[in-house]
Amino acid sequence: MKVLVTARLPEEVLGRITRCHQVQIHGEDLPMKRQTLLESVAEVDGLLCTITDRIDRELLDRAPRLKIIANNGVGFDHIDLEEADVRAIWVTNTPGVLTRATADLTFALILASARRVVEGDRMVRAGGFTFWAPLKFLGTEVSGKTLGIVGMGRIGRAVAKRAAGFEMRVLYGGRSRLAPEAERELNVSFASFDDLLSESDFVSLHVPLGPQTRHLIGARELSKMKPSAVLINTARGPVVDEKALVEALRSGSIGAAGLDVFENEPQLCPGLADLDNVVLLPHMGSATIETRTRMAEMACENLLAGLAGKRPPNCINR
Ligand code: 8YV
Repeated sequence: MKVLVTARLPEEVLGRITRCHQVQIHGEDLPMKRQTLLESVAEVDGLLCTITDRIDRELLDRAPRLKIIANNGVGFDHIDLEEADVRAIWVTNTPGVLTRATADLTFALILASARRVVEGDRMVRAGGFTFWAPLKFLGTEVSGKTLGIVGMGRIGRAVAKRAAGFEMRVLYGGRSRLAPEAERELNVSFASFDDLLSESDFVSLHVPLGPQTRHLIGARELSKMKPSAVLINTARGPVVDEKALVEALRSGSIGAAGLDVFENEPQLCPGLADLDNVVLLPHMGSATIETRTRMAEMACENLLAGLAGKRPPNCINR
């Protein structure tokens, strides 16, 4: 069958697909151009894609033979699931394997933002470390503080486990409440959204992007946070109203932010990069060799199952 793989993946993984199917690979690191993508799907039976490919009705209309869309990632807000359902196309993702890596990076951002790690690095490189003084480069302590986790799914829970090592008090909010045993085991307390915002020293976002979570954090929510609070986003950029965030960081209405994702990725909201109290990363939550390899393997297994007419292991269609 014909397969389109829209990004470079580990050779061993690609080999498993090329052994049994006719594969077109977009072998560059730059994402596929929209027009090229639209033209390349005309005859494909299987598509292995990433977050940079918009899989919408226009694309699906051009891919009449498509049987499976295997996404190389867990979030699938770039795929029109309803349109795929209508056409009986399997859609799959890669849950679980990136939980630890993303939770680790969340903590990297918490620590970097609170302790001004990137600012310090920039100063040393620029030759600015000319003396030590007791009141220079003071950040805010992480240990013992309150962490508010918005969205207690797999990644939110993994972040809570790491917070225990820092002896943090953990509040959480979101659509659903954990069972009492799970709350006890993780040592977390359910809070209303507004209480979480006003009581937390760190607010970390772990919700998927959808109509209910777009701009979940806007001017109103930022104004509820402590002036010293740090906002962390390793979920999806549009969960935060970036313009309102720049304003809050500029005016001191919150203390700092650590962002791995952006509202209009890869573009940055004007003013964001001029601020010292923000750490900016290029959407690298799952970017470890181990995790990215496992994600590619999973996407490949899903793809091969779908092409063989079997329900893929990580199918997200209704
Ligand atoms: C991926 C992510 O790197 O899995 C996700 O949802 O955001 C990242 O871990 C990205 O989606 C690759 O397609």
